[in-house]
Amino acid sequence: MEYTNIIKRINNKICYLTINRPKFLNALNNSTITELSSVIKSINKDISVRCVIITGSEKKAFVAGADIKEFSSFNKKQGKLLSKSGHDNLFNLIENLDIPCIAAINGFALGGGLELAMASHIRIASTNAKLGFPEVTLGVIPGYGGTQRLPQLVGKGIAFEMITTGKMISAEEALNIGLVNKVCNQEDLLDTCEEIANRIIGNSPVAISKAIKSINACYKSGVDGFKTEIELFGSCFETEDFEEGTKAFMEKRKPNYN
Ligand code: DAK
Repeated sequence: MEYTNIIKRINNKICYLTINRPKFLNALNNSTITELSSVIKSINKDISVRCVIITGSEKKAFVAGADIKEFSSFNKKQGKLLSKSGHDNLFNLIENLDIPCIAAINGFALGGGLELAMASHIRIASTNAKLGFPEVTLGVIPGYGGTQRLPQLVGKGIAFEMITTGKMISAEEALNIGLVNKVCNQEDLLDTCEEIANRIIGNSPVAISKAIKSINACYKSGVDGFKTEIELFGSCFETEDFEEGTKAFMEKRKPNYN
């Protein structure tokens, strides 16, 4: 697939995805969502990629939300259908990737943009970032998982406040409430994400994929996360990665997970 609204680059086992609609502060229109879905599906099959970093092309924006001009004409049926399709084909897809996804929040992360960051496993923000859910100012509610993932990350009370006021918060405030993992200067943002990515890359990809599944099980209704952990833990044994990891420890060397 040809990508018009995203730039994909792979270097040292890290796939960098840059959302590139600078004229619209990288607002997510349908074609960008389709492109992201396609690229994420292909990355999950690419064994040479061990971590994804998603960022925005504009200095001032990660993603300033869903494309308001586009969704302003949707009817009830389209709204529901597109919400379901966005959940299935992009936001849940990222959350359930076999490899970790880091959101490098380089500016505005609003509405659908913040939902994209929240579907990622790790969030790093630059000091200029502004985060929020302005949906209710437009007469809608978050439709790509925001009402579910925000309380999981920051608790119910703060989620109610953020979603009902629609106000933006600073990177520092986002750090204080646990919405982002770390804050750094904009010029250090990719280096900070790469530092985390490189630590991840040194570890067992098999174990990482199982850890992602097990952590996600904690938030799935009708799923016993402890049971999931027991199953996945057991399945780590007899894998090549387990053999290599334990052997490397005994041989006093770093494991080599290719
Ligand atoms: N959509 C479309 N265009 C946008 C945009 C957006 N979300 N955000 C910015 N732009 C465009 C602006 O219209 C402007 O274009 P021109 O007027 O120059 O043609 C250009 O980007 C530059 O923006 P500004 O001139 O406004 O830049 P400022 O620095 O003055 O302000 C700002 C930056 C981020 C504060 C402001 O642009 C702003 O308030 N933007 C809108 C933020 C927002 O409300 N985002 C939407 C949140 S609601 C759905 C599922 C989910 C959703 C919707 C539907 N379905 C399944 C159907 C989710 C909804 C949301 O995300």
